Amino acid sequence: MLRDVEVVYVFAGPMSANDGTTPPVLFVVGTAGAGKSSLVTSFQRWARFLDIDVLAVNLDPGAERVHYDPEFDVRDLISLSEVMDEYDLGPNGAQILAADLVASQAEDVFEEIEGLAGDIMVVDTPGQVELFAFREASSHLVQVLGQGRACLIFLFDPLLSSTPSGFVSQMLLSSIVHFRLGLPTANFLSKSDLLEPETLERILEWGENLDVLESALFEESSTQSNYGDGVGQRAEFAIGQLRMMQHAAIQPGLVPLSSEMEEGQADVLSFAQNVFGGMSDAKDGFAGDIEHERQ
Ligand SMILES: Nc1nc2c(ncn2[C@@H]2O[C@H](COP(=O)(O)OP(=O)(O)OP(=O)(O)O)[C@@H](O)[C@H]2O)c(=O)[nH]1
Ligand SMILES: [Mg+2]
Repeated sequence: MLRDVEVVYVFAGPMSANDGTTPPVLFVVGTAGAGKSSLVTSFQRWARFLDIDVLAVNLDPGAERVHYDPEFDVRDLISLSEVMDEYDLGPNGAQILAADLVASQAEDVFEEIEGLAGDIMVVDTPGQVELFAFREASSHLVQVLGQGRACLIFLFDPLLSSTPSGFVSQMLLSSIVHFRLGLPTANFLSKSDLLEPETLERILEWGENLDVLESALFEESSTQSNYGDGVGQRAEFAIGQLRMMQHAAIQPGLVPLSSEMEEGQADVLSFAQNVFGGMSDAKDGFAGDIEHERQ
C-alpha cells in the first residue's frame, strides 16, 4: 500500500555525479532488526529495473552477510572478530569500538567511494542505531561521506510502532537522530506487510494527526498502572514533545515501506529527489514507471 507523499517528478538536473563528485548519499538508520539491510537490497533491486544506478555501501562491521552488491564494504577494513580478539572485548564492546574505528577512518572510506559514478548512494548502517547516531565520531563520518549532499531514512519497527507509546518512542528517537546528525530525515514504517490493514491505518493516522495520537495515548495510559503518577502525565509529556517537533517544522509523517513486497521504494527515491532535485536526463522515462507502481 502506498501513501501519497509530496513527490516532485522534476528531472531538472543531474542527481548523479557526472562532474566527478560523489552522488547524493542516503543513510538508512533504525533500531536493530528494523530492516535496514533489506531496504538497501530491495531498493537496489527495484532501482535496477528503472535503470537507476544505486551504489550500496555497507558501514556495519557486524553484518553477518549482505544481499546487495556493495561498492564498499566496511568489513574489508575492519573485522568484528579481529577487534574482539585484539582488544579482548565481547561482542557489544567490539561493536562500539569498531564503530569508532570505522569513523576514525572516514577519510579512507571516502577515498574508496570518491568519484564512483552512480545516481544515488545508499548506506547501510550498524545494527544498533545508537552506535551510528550517538557516537561523536559518527557525525564526522556522516559529514565526510555525505559531503553536504546527504539525507536520512529512519525506519520504524512495525511491532514497536503498534502501541501509542511505542510509536511515540520511535518518533522521539527519529527526532533525536535527526537532531544529532542534522540531515533531512524521512520516517518510514518498515515491514508494513507484517501489519494487519487496520493496524497499519491506525499507525499512519498517528503519524498524520497529533490529536488522534493524543487520544490513543490517553486511552493507553488510563489502562496502565501509573505508580501514583496522574493518569495521562506520560501522555502529556509525549504530546508536548511532539508539538514542539511540529513547531520546529520536523515533520512527523510516516510512509509505509515493505522490502518484502517491494512497496515504498518509489517514496524513498522521491524523498531523495525532493531534497536533491531531479535525476539525470537519461532517467526521464521512469517517472511513469513510478507512477505505475504507486497505483
Ligand atoms: N516481512 C518482512 N520482513 C522483513 C522486511 N524487511 C526485513 N525483514 C526481515 O526482518 C529481519 C531483519 O531485517 P534486516 O534487513 O537484517 O534488518 P537490519 O535493520 O539490517 O538488522 P540489523 O543490521 O541486524 O540491525 C530479517 O529477517 C528480514 O528478512 C519486510 O519488508 N517484510
Ligand atoms: Mg543490517
